[in-house]
Amino acid sequence: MTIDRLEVRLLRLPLVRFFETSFGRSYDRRFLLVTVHGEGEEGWAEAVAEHDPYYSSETTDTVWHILTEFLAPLALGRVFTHPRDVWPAMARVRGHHMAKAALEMAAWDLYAKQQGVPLWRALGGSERTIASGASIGIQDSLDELADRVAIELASGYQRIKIKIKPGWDLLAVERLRSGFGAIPLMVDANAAYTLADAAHLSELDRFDLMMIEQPLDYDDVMDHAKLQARVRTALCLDESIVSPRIAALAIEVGACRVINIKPGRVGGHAESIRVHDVCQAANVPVWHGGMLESGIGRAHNLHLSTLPNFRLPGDIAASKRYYAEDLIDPPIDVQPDGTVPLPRHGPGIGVQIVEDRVSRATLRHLEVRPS
Ligand code: OSB
Ligand code: MG
Repeated sequence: MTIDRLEVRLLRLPLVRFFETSFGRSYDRRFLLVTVHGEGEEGWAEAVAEHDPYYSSETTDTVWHILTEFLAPLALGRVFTHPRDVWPAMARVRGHHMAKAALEMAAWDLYAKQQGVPLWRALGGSERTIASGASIGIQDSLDELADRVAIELASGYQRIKIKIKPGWDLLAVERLRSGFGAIPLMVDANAAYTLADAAHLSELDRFDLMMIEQPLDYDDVMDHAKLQARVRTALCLDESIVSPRIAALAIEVGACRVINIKPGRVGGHAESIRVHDVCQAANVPVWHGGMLESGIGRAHNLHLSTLPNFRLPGDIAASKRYYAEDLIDPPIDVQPDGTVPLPRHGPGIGVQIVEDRVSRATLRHLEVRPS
């Protein structure tokens, strides 16, 4: 496989409803799309970095910079026998996992299309539907939160995740337990607490949550281990798990009992598979996280989620929860049983990209060829 040229686009799509986490509220999503061209086929992927460096240090602008100035020259015109060789080819560039992931995942799509196989097969997964959960942001009131949860449960989602932060935690969970009973429920703090909050966080134990996601700092492992020793509820790490090595470390020191995999955060599909395998060997279940992706990123996530240790519902919900009009047609949708089928419009990621919608949402476009 050779990547002859690539395209980078910056897009903006309005969210159907604002999304609020402990680090802020967004009304739209800005993200990059990467297209790699080779031997008459094209591979697509989405860079999940946000406009602001609040979830992660990468932003749409840093991804643009690293991709066009440093990663493209390492990949363009080079012969790859397999997409797993793309990650090591970028090793000289430190960090910038979201930029690397976008290029690497586009290469996987290109490879699968050249081989004429669906992406799940190239990744080593199996053909199955994906259990889906809904991630619900911080709302203006508890009534509003209960209304949102009722809507998502009616759509069939297999678990509800709510965002929490100091001042929006115990009462929110209590409200949902009293209104909805023993539904599969979890919380995600996006690093909003410190170990000094351990006693407060242990009050969540009485609600039988599936897990508490990333309560402590984004780059912490050891305090999570100390916290896990003090709470009965399983901790799940998201932000902290940036590599297979950190995943192994987190498991070894008891920092979590569940891991959220986002390929953008760990550097692409090959690294995600390694994190998945580390967890599987340690009997730690994983689930697929979400970054409010368009259908292009969402399709990648679904294919990756067919690996066997993705044993818990993922944050891969229907397109219409996020965007009035997705970039793909048909959009991703959830079935009444709360599962999402794999897109199967041809090989690779299996989606039909609506070029006109892509161009209408595009703010900036660049084509990069070998120099
Ligand atoms: O922490 O999982 C997170 C969205 C943006 C940034 C971080 C996170 C999220 C979500 C949304 O929880 C999940 C989704 O795509 O539905
Ligand atoms: Mg999270």
